[in-house]
Amino acid sequence: MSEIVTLQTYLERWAGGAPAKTAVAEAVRAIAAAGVGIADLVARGPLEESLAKIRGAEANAGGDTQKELDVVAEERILAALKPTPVAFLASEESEALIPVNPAGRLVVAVDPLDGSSNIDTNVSVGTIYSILPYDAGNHADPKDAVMRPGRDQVAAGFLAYGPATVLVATFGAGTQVFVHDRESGDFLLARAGVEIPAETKEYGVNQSNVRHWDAPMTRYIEDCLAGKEGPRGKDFNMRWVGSMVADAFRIFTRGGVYLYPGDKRKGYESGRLRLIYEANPVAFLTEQAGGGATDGKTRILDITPHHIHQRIPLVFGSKAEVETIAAYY
Ligand code: AFP
Repeated sequence: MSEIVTLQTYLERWAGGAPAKTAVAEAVRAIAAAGVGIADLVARGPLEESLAKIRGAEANAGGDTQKELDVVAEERILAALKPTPVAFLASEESEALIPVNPAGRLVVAVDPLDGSSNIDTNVSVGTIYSILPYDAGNHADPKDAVMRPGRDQVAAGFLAYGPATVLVATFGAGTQVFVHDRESGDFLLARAGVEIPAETKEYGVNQSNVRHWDAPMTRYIEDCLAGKEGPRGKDFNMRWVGSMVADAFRIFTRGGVYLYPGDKRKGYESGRLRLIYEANPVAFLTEQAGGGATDGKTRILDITPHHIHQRIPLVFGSKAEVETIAAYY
């Protein structure tokens, strides 16, 4: 029986007492703790039917409809971060950066609840976070601390509230999977070094948008659909949950690719996913697990944001397949 490692132990060993790492460890522990509370709310399903309700006519910063649980999740995360050395929180649910601690040395960018459209259908949803260093001296405008390429992240992860509550995390040395153990209340290390298979026969895309896609994406999917007799010489399977955290966890478990290309619909020219608090964290996790993440052709982690809530086309997963897709572009 291998040693049971809790998230707490893992973080202590990783930080080794170094102040900068200890700050990151405190932020991640806080987000994980908030995630357990959010998972409990999600697990009540229709008993908390108000949480699935759309908040009035309100939309979030990026114009998406806002569910009650989106806001509750942000409140929980903000409250959990208050005692930690985080200076600001950038959230999908708030237009501007939210001040947390004046003496903070980190900024956290978060999608408090990814998959909101699935809340009332008992499908996995989750929380996605990205952590970047913050130095008041270097960032006259705190926004500068988040408006930087994702390769500057010091940590990233997502929680998925599904049959299991899992935390997929990276601190820049591989990607780890922790599972929340309801008996002990701890997150326990389940996979110390995720390795996404380079090849795959499985893709995830919302195929109902095919008439809106650009030619390269359409050609790629057509070639997959042509199967063994087609140019790919193999049959493909398709999976699309509607919650990126669920699709991502499947990809981290058995490989595959996730595709949300830009398309011709108004507001979807750059796809649906947000660069700073969705694409960047998932790209960091993916690359740390040996996979690839692009906007179809350019590495996600090299893209400099021009707006906090900027959308970006997103392709991530099995490295060889991501490279194949880039060749179509
Ligand atoms: P919501 O949080 O608004 O439900 O969006 C979820 C998401 O950003 C991502 O998690 C899904 O993969 C994707 O949107 C689903 O988009 P479609 O509903 O257009 O398929």
